[in-house]
Amino acid sequence: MSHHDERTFVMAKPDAVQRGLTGEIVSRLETRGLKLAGAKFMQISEELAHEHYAEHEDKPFFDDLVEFITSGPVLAMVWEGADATRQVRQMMGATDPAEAAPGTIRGDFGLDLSQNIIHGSDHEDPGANEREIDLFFDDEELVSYERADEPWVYE
Ligand code: RTP
Ligand code: MG
Repeated sequence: MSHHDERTFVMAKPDAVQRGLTGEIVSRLETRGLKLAGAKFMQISEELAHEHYAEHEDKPFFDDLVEFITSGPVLAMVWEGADATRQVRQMMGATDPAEAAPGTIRGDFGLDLSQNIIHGSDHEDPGANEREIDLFFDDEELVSYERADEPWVYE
């Protein structure tokens, strides 16, 4: 990991798994030049859902959010790269797919505010990426390696 690289937490939500879009999501991030550092196909428990979305505990949509995110398996991932958290958020697009630009993951595949395909750590919430990575992954589940195309073209 070079000095300006960071890791961020990303998740293909249950709707992405159900609709066969996990490969598409991995492919987009990989092709963009981000590097996969960890991945886990898993079912989120109610307890983990509450911890992960704790910031939304008091919101009216919280119960629906927990129900949706625990409704089926997800692909939890850690991606690494320069400014990775912000890069992923840009590739995701706006929270509401109706507002998300074409070419973004939510803009191309999202159905509605709940079934919006992908989660990425909030780049405006300092430390959110590391907090979420720690919540979902043990240190030994994350790996460091060089891709054949490093150093990146944009460096
Ligand atoms: P996420 O955390 O899932 O990556 O989404 P986000 O940062 O773009 O949006 P956030 O504000 O963190 O909201 C988390 C999820 O809650 C649902 N939501 N529903 N009914 C509503 O007004 C509402 N607002 C948010 C969305 O599914 C959003 O992804
Ligand atoms: Mg969020």
